[in-house]
Amino acid sequence: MNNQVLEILTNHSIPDKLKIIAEKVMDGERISDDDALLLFEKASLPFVGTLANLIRENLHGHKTYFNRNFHIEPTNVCVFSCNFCSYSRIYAHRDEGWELSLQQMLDIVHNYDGKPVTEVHIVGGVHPKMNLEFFMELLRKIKQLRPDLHIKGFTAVELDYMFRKAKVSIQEGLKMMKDAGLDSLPGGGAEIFDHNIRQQISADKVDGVGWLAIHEAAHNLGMHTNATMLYGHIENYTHRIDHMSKLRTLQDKTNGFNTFIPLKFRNANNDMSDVKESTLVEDMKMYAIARIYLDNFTHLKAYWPMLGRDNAQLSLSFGVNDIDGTIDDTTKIYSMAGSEEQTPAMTTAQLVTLIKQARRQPIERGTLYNEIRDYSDIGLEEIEANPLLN
Ligand code: V47
Ligand code: SF4
Repeated sequence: MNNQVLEILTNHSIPDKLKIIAEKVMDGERISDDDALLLFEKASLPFVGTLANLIRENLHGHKTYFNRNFHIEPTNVCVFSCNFCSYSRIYAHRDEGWELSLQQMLDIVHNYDGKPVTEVHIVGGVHPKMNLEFFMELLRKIKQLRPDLHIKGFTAVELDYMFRKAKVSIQEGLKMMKDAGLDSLPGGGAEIFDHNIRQQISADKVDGVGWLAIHEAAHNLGMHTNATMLYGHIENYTHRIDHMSKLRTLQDKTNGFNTFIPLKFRNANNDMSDVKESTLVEDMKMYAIARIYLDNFTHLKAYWPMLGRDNAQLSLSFGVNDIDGTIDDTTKIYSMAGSEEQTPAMTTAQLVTLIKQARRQPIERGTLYNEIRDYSDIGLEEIEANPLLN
């Protein structure tokens, strides 16, 4: 038995109820919603951290994944007005925002000609004039330019709006997007599924049931998707557990989720600026409990532009085994919400260093977690000198 876990089980100051949860985790048993609530309310950070790390190392050893990707944000004009969003502009104020043309987006793709990126992540506001046809054309054109590039794009919120406007069913719409070149869906738009809380923070967009239905339909078409949860605002622990429970249930059914990404609420420049941000201890507990609770999710991702580089590095000791990618974002989705990252981009050398400093093993992955390269024994000078590596 792992020494740290043995210490937990023999430590007299730890309540028996928590020790029973630790035993479940060690036996590979699923924890209940009540167990998760007890962890949130009563367990210390070292307690949940030890269990999460045990699970993480059983699943992945020291392997820590990143990918080489870039983002396209077609627009920040949005028909919705989520209270936590610092990024969007309503259509009437579109002169304050941006609306990229097809050609401008293809130019972004062209910037990566000859560069070994493996993924483009497309995400943006819900623009009333950018419709299904427009985005299918974009997908087809990107695939013509870079057939090797995995296109992970469009949240369930964007898709729901597009499909309703085009009067196609979820299944038809997804099939059309897939045929045009869409490979997988990112996890955005999930926010928090609880109806009452969702009504207070993002009342007018697709609800939790609709979000889950789109992801289930994508899984049934053989597409993988991610799942996020926006935490640390007006929700409580029960709402977080309810959210993760719905994801765990769908994952049991389809096994289509790649990774879970808790997103820390940032409070700058939005209508929820009076809500305090969660503390670092809360953030690390969130990752650890997600790792313990979501036993059917293989991967847990810390999204470094939102969390910050140092904290993303720390999360690698609290269950996280993936820190997203190079990103290379030229727009302002994260800095506008208060992230320290103004134009988030990390080179491969920086990502590898960050992972090695945490005494973990850096592995470049494709979107679907196929391993591309192990950087354990590749020196920084070699990475920096080789354009194929950096
Ligand atoms: O759904 C918006 C979040 C999400 C704020 O799947 C905010 O690999 C914190 O989902 N504070 C979009 N978060 C981004 C997203 C994502 C990002 C990276 C990787 C993947 C993936 C998905 O951003 C939104 C919302 O939950 N968000 N405003 C804010 N103030
Ligand atoms: Fe629009 Fe997304 Fe911002 Fe909500 S979070 S207002 S859907 S861009």
